[in-house]
Amino acid sequence: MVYRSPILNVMTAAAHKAARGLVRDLGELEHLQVSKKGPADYVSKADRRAEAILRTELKKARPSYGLLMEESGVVEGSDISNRWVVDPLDGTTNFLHGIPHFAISIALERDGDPFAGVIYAPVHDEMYVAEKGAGAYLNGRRLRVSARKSVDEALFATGIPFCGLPDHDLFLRQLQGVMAVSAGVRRFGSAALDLAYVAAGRYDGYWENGLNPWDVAAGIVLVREAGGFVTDLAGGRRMLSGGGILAANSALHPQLQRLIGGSGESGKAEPEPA
Ligand code: 2AM
Ligand code: CA
Repeated sequence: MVYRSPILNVMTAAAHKAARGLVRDLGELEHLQVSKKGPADYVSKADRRAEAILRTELKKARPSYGLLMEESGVVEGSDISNRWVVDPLDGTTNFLHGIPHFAISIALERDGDPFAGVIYAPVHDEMYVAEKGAGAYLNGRRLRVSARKSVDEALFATGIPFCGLPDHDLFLRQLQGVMAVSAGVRRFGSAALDLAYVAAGRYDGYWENGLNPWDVAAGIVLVREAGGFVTDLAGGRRMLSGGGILAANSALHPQLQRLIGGSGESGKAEPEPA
């Protein structure tokens, strides 16, 4: 039976509602009916509109919860345990270029730990949901991380830093380690969907430097509930506070960590249990 809790219903309903606007805005963008200020300005308005819808819907459903949102930052709530962590448009650069690989990401953080996650890719109509202890699902189908154990058969995803971001040399060293021994490395441009794809067993692993809590909070629940390991790049728990992210099945996690130079199987730490 498909598991859907009241909290996941709130999250998926909000994601569907915000997604309608994003899809309409993408259509406008593709037909170049954008404002004179240019597509980047148009996209940031689309982003803010989606965020406003999510904020309204989530507040309406759970008035006491606080929020952490990419555009509006922290919105305090009276409930000190529960907070929504929201990225209204993850994959902004794809959206700007008319590439239909982007998603809405909503997490519920409970006592500082991601508790429930919803990632919705509207163009593909893929709704990923997960709640702690209840499994991960894609459009109602139970998800499981990949079972591959050998790096030479494994397909990894990552994010490439671009102008204005630090650590270009670090990334090139990491990539050199992975590309030399793996079946391939992909860079699709949405951290939320990269994690969802690990949960779905499409990617065997994923790493990225930096990132913000709203990029990864929902995806962390998905990967854990699909039986995978998620840590920061050093094998610790700082995924929501700038430590980068590394997600994979239990066999590949330490191998990927070693390849990108974060210690892993040759170093001290086994991945912390999900
Ligand atoms: P965004 O589309 O919401 O901006 C791609 O590697 C990932 O990096 C995306 O999830 C993207 O989220 C995120 N990203 C974009 N700009 C960033 C920045 N300045 N710092 C950290 N992450 C960023
Ligand atoms: Ca993002």
